[in-house]
Amino acid sequence: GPRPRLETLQTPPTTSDLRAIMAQKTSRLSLTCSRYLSGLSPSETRPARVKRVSIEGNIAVGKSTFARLLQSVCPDWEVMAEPVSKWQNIESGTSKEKEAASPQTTVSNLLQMMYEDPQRWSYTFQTYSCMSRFRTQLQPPPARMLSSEGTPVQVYERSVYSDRYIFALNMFELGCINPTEWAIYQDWHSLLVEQFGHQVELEGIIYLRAPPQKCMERLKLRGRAEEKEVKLDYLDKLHVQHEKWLVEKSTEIHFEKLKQIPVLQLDASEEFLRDQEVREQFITKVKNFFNTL
Ligand code: UDP
Ligand code: DCM
Ligand code: MG
Repeated sequence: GPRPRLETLQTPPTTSDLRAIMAQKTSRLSLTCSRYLSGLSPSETRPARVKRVSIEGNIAVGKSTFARLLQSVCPDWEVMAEPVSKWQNIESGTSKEKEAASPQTTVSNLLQMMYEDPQRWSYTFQTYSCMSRFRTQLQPPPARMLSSEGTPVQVYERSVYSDRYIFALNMFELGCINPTEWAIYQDWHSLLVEQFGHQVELEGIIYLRAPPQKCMERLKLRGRAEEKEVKLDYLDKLHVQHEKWLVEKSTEIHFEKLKQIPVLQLDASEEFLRDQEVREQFITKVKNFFNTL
């Protein structure tokens, strides 16, 4: 028969109307709950049907731009930007002191310190950037993703893996992180990844790939003050690290799941910000990729 709805009843509801309405609401609620519960991963901390993907690529290749594009395409995708502004504004004091809103809170720019004196500050920078990234990757997906009908995907700008296998490794190879610091970094990084397990695993990687020269152009275009002394040679080195990790697969990786992770490569030297055709091609590739994960 017709389904009664409280909002559309003309006369006061009868007991049987109310029973039917309650039954509908209950079954909808239990559907939502079972959808949530059936999706929980073995560690029961994260719903397995939410996929997680990171966007990797050289400095200024266009990750943030691409992330904003993805966010605008599909409400089932949630994009987490890289917390660069946190690295540019390190506040002094514990969180309790901050709550008291002390007006003398000093702020330092760790990104600037790292570029000005890499020998002194690289280890500190890599510690902090990776810590803030763990914090981001550990956040549970928002409730709306759990009840979505499609394929919910959390997209991160970079990951705890590029922190280690691109940046920290590169700084070690350049001698800006010394062997003792490198040993300590790797020790705590492995500990955290192993302890957090499923919570920090990714199902896929999108690699935005472009010649370092193109990244240099975009870096100048963006004009982030801290990066004005960045040289092409440095971008070359980071490019090679990305290639070794994601294309040649010659970087030594310490986590089994990461070794087999699917990688979608996109030619980011194309103008995807302004060229609609390129943009649509990219989106189609991303959708297909997400469907295979
Ligand atoms: N950019 C561009 N065309 C593109 C992609 C990016 O001109 O197709 C520009 C963008 O507007 C910005 C600069 O490149 O000024 C760096 O982009 P973004 O900050 O997204 O790079 P990220 O460092 O996050 O990879
Ligand atoms: N960065 C770094 N080490 C990391 C992560 C980032 O040195 N582990 C630096 C590179 C860039 C900035 O932080 O200067 C991140 O910006 P982008 O999004 O432009 O790559
Ligand atoms: Mg960015």
